[in-house]
Amino acid sequence: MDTGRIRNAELASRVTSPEEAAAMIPAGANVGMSGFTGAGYPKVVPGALAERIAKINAGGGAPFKVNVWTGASTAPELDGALAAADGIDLRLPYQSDPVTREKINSGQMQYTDVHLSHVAQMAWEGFFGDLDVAIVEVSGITEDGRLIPSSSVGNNKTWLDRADKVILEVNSWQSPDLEGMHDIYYGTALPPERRPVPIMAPADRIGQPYFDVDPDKVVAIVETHAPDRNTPFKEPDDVSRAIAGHVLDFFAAEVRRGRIPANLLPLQSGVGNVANAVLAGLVDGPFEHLTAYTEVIQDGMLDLIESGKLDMASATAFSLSPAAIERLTADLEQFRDRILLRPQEISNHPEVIRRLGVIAMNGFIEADIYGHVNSTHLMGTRIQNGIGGSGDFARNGYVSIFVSPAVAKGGAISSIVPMVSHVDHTEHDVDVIVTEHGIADLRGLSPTRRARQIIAHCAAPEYRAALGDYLDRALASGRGAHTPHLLEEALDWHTRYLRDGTMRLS
Ligand code: 0RQ
Repeated sequence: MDTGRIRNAELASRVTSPEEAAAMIPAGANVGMSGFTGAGYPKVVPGALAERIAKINAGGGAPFKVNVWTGASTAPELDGALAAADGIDLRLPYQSDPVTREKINSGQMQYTDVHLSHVAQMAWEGFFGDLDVAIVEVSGITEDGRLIPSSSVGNNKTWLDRADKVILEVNSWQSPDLEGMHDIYYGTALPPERRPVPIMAPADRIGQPYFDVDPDKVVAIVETHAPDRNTPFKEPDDVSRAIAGHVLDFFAAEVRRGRIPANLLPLQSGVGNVANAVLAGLVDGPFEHLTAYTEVIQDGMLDLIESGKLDMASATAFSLSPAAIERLTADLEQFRDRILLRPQEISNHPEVIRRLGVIAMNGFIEADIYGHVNSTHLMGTRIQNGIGGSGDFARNGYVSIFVSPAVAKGGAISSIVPMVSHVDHTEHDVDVIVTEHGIADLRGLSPTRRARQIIAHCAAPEYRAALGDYLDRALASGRGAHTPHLLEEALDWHTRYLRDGTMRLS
């Protein structure tokens, strides 16, 4: 297959098959792969590696496994295939693949869940070990041997710099017009040499559109023509529309009080259907000239750009439905100056997020009456996805908003509980909680006042009395009135669900 995407003659001579490329990866290797929220991941070499692993492991002997480092979640062709072959010893960071999730929760795979902005620096600091191989999807190679990134940037710069060997997948399915949309910053360093990241506005370009790679390290190039994992979004339902409505009212009130400008502050929006519904709400909302400093560009962001409401979005990856991908590629010119993809250590950089005053909006699994948020674990032990970038934005933004339906499993689970079964974001990093029932603005409130707000405005009506009763009895216990708890019953709601299949009392 000659797609004309490899414009450098020397590198063009290294084109090989996925099987030959996979054969270059030794057992036990640390492998850094591209990929972020189902975009820009290698499509064929991981599958060939999984097949090789399955064959070797079927023959008995020492199990063949590798350690997989990525940008964030990938797709069945990468995580799914390698997990199904029991080919991964340790996986990091964020992932959302069902097979991988099962292997982690059954103890067959180790998982290190790291803030997405920390991954590159931790790799440079050597905490994960040496990087043996990088497998990176690109959309092309220039005449002078530089790499044109594809639909995500993630940690690719770091993998290309750190790996001993580089395997490239050149994917001609990716639009050639992506060239020029990326901003790869080469100015990062470790303390004490670290310097300010000079981004003053989401649109600021501080780097170059290409990755540099040492051509001597490129051991194989595989050509592909395969789509990203594009999952359609659900049409917003009543619950997500209600949540979006509360968030928009909150924005309007912030503007009215003169706290933020009429075009708001740069938006960050997490993944998922509720987050997408909030963006959809903004399309019909009163705010103009919005900007985004976020991780992923999902359908709602494209809608906002097309509607003329969003001037500019900076992110590290796309996460689009098939229909939105079509719209993007058909009219990339329209989006070219309005979308910028950066390495995730910059899209999620605490310094920049703090400077810009990002409005952070992320989903939660459960929150407790004092505002601690669990984003990652079901019933305290089973990992769902991972912390992703939620901590980068929640800790550092202007305001940190967490959104979720008030109940799960048809009402058997209350998302507001006396004490969370796992903590990702502490009360100190959670400013606003929103469910379909309302919004609790926790800023400036003491713990017991936060609890009254969360119970009254966010909890599902059927759980409010029990939560209020817990708080009253904890206060009356005389054990301490600042953050009152009845430790012997704080996790009863969870144990009741595990025992009876419901958190309801009767
Ligand atoms: O399980 O599918 O078996 O029914 O948890 O719940 O409602 O589908 O959640 O897709 O909106 O994601 C927090 C996970 C929400 C996501 C989380 C059960 C529920 C269902 C999933 P079933 P939903 P969503 C930038 C930001 C962390 C990373 C992040 C997430 C399943 O937003 O991963 O924010 N966030 N990154 O039934 C037990 C509860 C439950 C519960 C729901 N209280 N107890 N189970 N469920 N609530 C993007 C990146 O960083 C890449």
